[in-house]
Amino acid sequence: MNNKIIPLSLLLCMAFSLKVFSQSKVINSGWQYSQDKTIWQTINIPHTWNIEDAFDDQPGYRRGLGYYKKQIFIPSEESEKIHYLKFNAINQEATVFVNGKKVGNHKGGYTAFNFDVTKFLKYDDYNLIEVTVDNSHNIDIPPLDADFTFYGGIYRDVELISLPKQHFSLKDFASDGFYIDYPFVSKGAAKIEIKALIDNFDSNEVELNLNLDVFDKEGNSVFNSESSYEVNSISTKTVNISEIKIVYPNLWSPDNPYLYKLQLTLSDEDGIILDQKQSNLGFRWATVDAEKGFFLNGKPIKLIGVNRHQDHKDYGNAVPIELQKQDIHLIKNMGANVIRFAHYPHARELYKLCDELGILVWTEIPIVNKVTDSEAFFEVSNTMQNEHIKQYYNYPSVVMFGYMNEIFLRLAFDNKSTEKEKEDLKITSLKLARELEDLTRKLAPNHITVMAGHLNEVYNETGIADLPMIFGWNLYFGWYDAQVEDLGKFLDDQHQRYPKRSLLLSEYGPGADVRIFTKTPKKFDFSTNYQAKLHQSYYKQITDRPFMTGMTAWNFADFGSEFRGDAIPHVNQKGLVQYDRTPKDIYYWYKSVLDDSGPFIHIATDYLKQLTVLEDETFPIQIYSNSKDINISLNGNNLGDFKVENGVVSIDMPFTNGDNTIKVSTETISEEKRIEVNHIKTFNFKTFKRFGINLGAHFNFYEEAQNITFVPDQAYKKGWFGYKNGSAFGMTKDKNQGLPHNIKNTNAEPLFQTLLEGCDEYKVDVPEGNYKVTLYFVEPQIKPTENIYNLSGSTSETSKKQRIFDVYINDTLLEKQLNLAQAYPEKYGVTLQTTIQTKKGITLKLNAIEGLPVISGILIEKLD
Ligand code: GCB
Repeated sequence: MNNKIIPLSLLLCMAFSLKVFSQSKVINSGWQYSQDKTIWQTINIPHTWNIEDAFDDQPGYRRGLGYYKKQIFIPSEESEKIHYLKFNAINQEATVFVNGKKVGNHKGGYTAFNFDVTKFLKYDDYNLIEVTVDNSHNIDIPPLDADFTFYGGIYRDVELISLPKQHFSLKDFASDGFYIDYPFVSKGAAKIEIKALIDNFDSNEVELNLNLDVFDKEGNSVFNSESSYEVNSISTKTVNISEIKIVYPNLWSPDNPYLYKLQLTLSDEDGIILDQKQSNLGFRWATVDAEKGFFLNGKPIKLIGVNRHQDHKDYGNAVPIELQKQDIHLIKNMGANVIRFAHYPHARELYKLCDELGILVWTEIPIVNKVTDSEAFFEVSNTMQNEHIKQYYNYPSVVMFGYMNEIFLRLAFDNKSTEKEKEDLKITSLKLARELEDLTRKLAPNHITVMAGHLNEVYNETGIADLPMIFGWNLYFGWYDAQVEDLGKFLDDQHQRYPKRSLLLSEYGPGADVRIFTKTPKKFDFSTNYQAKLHQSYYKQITDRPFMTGMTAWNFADFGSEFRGDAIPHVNQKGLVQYDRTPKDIYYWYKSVLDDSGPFIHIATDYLKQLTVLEDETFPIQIYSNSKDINISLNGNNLGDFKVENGVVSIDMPFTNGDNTIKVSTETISEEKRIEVNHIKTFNFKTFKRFGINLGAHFNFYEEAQNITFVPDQAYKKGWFGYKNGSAFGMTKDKNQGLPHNIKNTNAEPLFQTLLEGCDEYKVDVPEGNYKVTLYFVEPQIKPTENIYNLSGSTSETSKKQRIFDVYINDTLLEKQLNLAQAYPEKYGVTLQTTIQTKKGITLKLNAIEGLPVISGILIEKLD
């Protein structure tokens, strides 16, 4: 062993100047894909067959078989080598054939696997690779059920790896064949241990040299060693190297993501390099304390960050890696120090980036909502956790390994099973949890084990919450449950009852649509204002509690969940950024409290499009900054100095009609935003031409297609507008039960989704003139099986639910016997349009013939 200083670049040069050893070729281009083996199309990987049908009007998406094939030429020079096909992820079951022969099968959609295909290959010839992929529901493969779309396909890289007969093993659950442990790290010194698996495919015993090099960030060698080993014929040798000591290591942390590099070089007796591996090394140690929270390198650190799903608008899960990497940069720029890669392992490149950027990682396998009591399910789960830990072991950013999410969710909502069946399922879940916890601790002794549960006592009663080293609560107070303020009370109670348990808030957050904004944010209104309110309050409640290790918001980005009908159908909208990764305002709020790398201001007005302010009112605006104080002016008028608390200043902005400029300054920087406002004081239609009302709603809705904001509804006020009677449908309820979802032929769901029900008179006191009037309707309770086009069953339900009403405008009949359930086969967004001439005002009458009339919106346009 010696400590000669050889720069990394020089060593790499030396390595490459020798004969080429192992080689990995990415073979993503030019595959053939078919769903039935008759019509083939040429595609590239990453690929999924569910990009469109997971977002269309039809319920469900294709879960079934997909066939892939590709020819690869292998030259005769390669005939002495060992060849592996490596699939970095296929969702969810794959059977691989080479030249017509079955090579193997793999279950599980989020981890890598490989097959030694050497004996199946022909040299100096084309070889046919075929992969049959299946994403149908399979009770033996987790996840069985979850709130995200299980896109089918080969969606991560495929590699052909060709190696000399001696190499670092690829047979240990498709890992890299070596594992780095950090048995001891301190400021003064750190020790690492390497376990490497070396395969010898030769029928002779061989003598091999293993060189180990550690380089610092600048590429200087800080440690090297050389050892030789005899490796028996056709065998795998496990080599342990434990004498690696670094003095005064530069410690890795989110503030200082200092990385060393490890290089392992395998060579034969003549010094010919056979195989070489590299990895990041980051010296850090992480511990948890149930009272004091999370510690990194002996210092307390509140973990604050996000959960991430891997899919992206227009790509499904087949997202180019460079696009995915942008997520990690966005997360870092927000100031987050932790990511929970939910609910499955994501692409390995991203973990490497977390090493480089300094983000701590929670990674987990997708055992979500329920388990199957079968040997096969247990086996697949165990294999998956083996693959997961072994493939993701060497990233210094990974500090937490998990294996289950909300495992009792389905049980809690199950009203079909008997008590006995439920008890049995609890026992099965607990048994699997124990197995996986033990396995994780055994395989990853220097990591922290984690699991997440939902709001239910069952996690305490069964004792499952005491298995992992950190228990994560997924809590939706103020959304699915109770109120925003109840979070802290719940956590205090848990902490008091289970003082030895370390807790993390592993999920929280409301749905938010950037087209919805309001002065009066309410639970389940999908407004960005409610999103701000909830996140700001949660952050305070968590940072006020030292025992909480941290919080990870649900979710970094909006994501695909086919069965959902939120304000955007098939998308879970709890993201801090949109599905295409455009930040919502809340993203910038997090930046204001988390990122102190430089002065920062964000005026949260980007999404207030065509903002309409009525009468003498103002509109509330939030300004985010990491400064202590800011100065605000509007249109050149100084509104004063404001104290920034919890990253935010909320101000009722006295906007004037037309263009407004908000300017915010701190001592060092300033930021300006222009915003166009319709400040409507009376209905004179001089400064505006169109007036839209979102009936039955307390929120504004910006409709992009018409570039107009529909204002909230109100009770009638003389000289103004509003309903004489009736009440809001759906939104008055605590939950959004009853709100119509997935409305066809429109992108203006939030306009249609909220309705005024039982109103027979609505007035808008416009002045004399000619107007175009558009009325918006949807039948909220229609179901595809309850309409006249239903050929399979009775229509009696339809006649019960239907409502029939006549529509009059200023006593002129616009539509007789409007019967939405009868006239439209499904939930259609329907508009009626007319032009009228009025001397004074518009009065809309909905005269009920059967049931209560409904209406969703009114748009009035002044004609010249
Ligand atoms: C949860 C789940 C997550 C869901 C989320 C939600 O608790 O763990 O998978 O997407 O709630 O949005 O309902």
